[in-house]
Amino acid sequence: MLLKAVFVVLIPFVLAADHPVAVGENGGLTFDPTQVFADVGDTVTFTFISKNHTTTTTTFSGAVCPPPVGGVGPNGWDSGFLAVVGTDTPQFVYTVVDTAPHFAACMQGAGSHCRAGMTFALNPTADMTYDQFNLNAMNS
Ligand SMILES: *[C@@H]1O[C@H](CO)[C@@H](O)[C@H](O)[C@H]1NC(C)=O
Ligand SMILES: [Cu+2]
Repeated sequence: MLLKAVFVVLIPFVLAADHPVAVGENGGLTFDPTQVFADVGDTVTFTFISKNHTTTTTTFSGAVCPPPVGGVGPNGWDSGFLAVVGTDTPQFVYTVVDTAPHFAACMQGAGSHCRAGMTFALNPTADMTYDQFNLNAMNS
């Protein structure tokens, strides 16, 4: 005799959040906001509003600028150059896969944007703050 058991699996209802980040607002060398705190499964959507920039992971200290092609990992990212042409505002979406801090900057201008403070942090910590990272970038 075959017993069939029916299991009702209750899947926890978890909504992943999206964290929007504007790149190059008002023609500036900026990410807005400069830092985001996100959970695994959330997304960070970078919207490129002016000129021609990247969001690319780099080291917290040392040779911060420019970030290397492909970005610093593990689980880093590199949007590549995304230029605003006409009314097109390109987007780059990163899905958060770990809880580690990630530090990113724009690689445009051989590091000049990065050294000007075009920097961004995902899940910075008390030991590795956005402000310290940005100082490291400006001094690199
Ligand atoms: C964006 O910048 C990169 C690097 O300077 C350059 O190679 C590329 O041609 C630029 N793209 C546009 C559309 O200007
Ligand atoms: Cu830039």
